[in-house]
Amino acid sequence: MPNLIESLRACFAGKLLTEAAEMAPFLTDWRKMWTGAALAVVQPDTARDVAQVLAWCHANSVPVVPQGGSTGMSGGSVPESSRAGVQLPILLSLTRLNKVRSVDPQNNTMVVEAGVTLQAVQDAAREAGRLFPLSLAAEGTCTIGGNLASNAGGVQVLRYGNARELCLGLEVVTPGGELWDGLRTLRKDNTGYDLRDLYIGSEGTLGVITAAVLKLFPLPAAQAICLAAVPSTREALSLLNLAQSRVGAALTAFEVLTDTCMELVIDHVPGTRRPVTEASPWYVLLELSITGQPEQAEAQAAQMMEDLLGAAMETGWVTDAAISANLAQFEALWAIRENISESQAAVGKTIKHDIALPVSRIPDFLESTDAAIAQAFPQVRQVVFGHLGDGNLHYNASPQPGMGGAEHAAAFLALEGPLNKLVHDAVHAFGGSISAEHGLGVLRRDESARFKSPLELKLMRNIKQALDPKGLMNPGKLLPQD
Ligand code: FAD
Ligand code: 2HG
Ligand code: ZN
Repeated sequence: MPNLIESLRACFAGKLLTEAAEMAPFLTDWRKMWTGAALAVVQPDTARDVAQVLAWCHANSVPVVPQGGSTGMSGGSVPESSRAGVQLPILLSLTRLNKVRSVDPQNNTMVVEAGVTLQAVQDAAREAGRLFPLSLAAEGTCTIGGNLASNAGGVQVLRYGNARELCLGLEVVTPGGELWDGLRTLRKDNTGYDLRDLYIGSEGTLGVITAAVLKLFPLPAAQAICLAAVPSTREALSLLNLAQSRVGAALTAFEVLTDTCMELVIDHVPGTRRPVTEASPWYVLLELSITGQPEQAEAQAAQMMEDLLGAAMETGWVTDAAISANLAQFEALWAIRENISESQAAVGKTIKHDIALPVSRIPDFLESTDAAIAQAFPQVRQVVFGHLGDGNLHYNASPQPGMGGAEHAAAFLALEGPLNKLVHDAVHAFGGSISAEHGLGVLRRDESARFKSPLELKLMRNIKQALDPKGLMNPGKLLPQD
């Protein structure tokens, strides 16, 4: 091993960590579910450095685990634990590739390096008078490379699409250490197989994304948000359809949460209060965004929201609502939604299900699956929220109150297998997917094989074999084990 490290040092003069204490923060994921081992942590500064490191890995048959902000929910960004006879990988941290290379407001594009945080991407776009709409609670830490590698979703997919739909081109280092310049700033380009789309969502298993061309949009002139109390997802769905038919593209977010989520956030985040008088089983967070002249847009957005809620209240779909009247209230309403993951993590271990369903089938799915869980798993407290507008729910589980202590953790996590089976079988029966936006990583890698045909798995393995013949890229992730 010292020989390997010396050989790596000889070829890569940049930042290299080899001490256990220095490497430790890179080897455990955000959820603290997975901890692995690495030969070294390598922190390149440029795409050329990345190419040099990958060429060395290829020559020495050393695996590579790419990592951005390590906020991924499926354990893709950390190596597996060490096993006798298996070569330790290098952990390739991309966070020092942090330059915004260019912004072209007239073409509505920007070119950024993979390690730029999502928030810094949004800020750079805003400085140029444009919107980069990808938005999620980890945006201060996650990187655009990680967003693309995991095809992240977030809270604006309904209007703008997921990471894949926001990317026009990529720069990628192949497992052999070659640098592919696919940084095309074109909206139309039908020149053969779409390599960009292969790398997006490949979770670091095919190559390393070093830079990307992103799509920009006009900045909204005004926004309004409301938190609406609804009896169930049936009424939420009626509200969604009403909003879509009345305001069309002005509807930029349609999120849902249960009162359990609301209570978790109230308990965990000081200063949070329930924005409506009475607790309700479900709440919808609905955002409208308007372009145009700011003076008129403010009034127009407020009027649109009032009209929409008025109509929904008349039919009984909405029982109460709080509308933001200023920026502070706008941010406070969004903060409730964005703090759910952290608040859930604070009450013990979590079992996560990141499911996608045809939107119209969500109420029936919840009715039957909630009942089945209550009957088979009384130890479980359901924590359900998500992106209803996209048909994507975080159908999560926590221990019942008072059972979240470390002494109960093993017993709770032992439920994961049977609970996954119940939930994922139901998802499949309703025509859904077991990973809407968090990817497969190591968490859902093997489970995915239950729902993919042998042909689909064969085609996926063929792609892996063609692009990474030595199998060095992020081993043990995404593809089910044989
Ligand atoms: P990492 O976690 O570092 O990596 C994710 C995967 O991509 C790994 O497989 C890794 O190997 C690979 N990878 C990373 N960088 C590269 C690269 N440059 N080249 C090739 N492969 C690479 N996700 C959503 O979709 N929607 C949400 O609303 C959402 N909300 C979140 C809220 C919180 C509080 C947290 C903690 C996470 C949330 N996530 C959400 C999960 C996560 O997908 C995103 O945070 C983000 O996309 C991951 O980016 P990252 O830079 O942290 O990637
Ligand atoms: C969100 O939508 C994220 O907030 C995280 O995708 C979901 O914590 C989760 O399960
Ligand atoms: Zn989500």
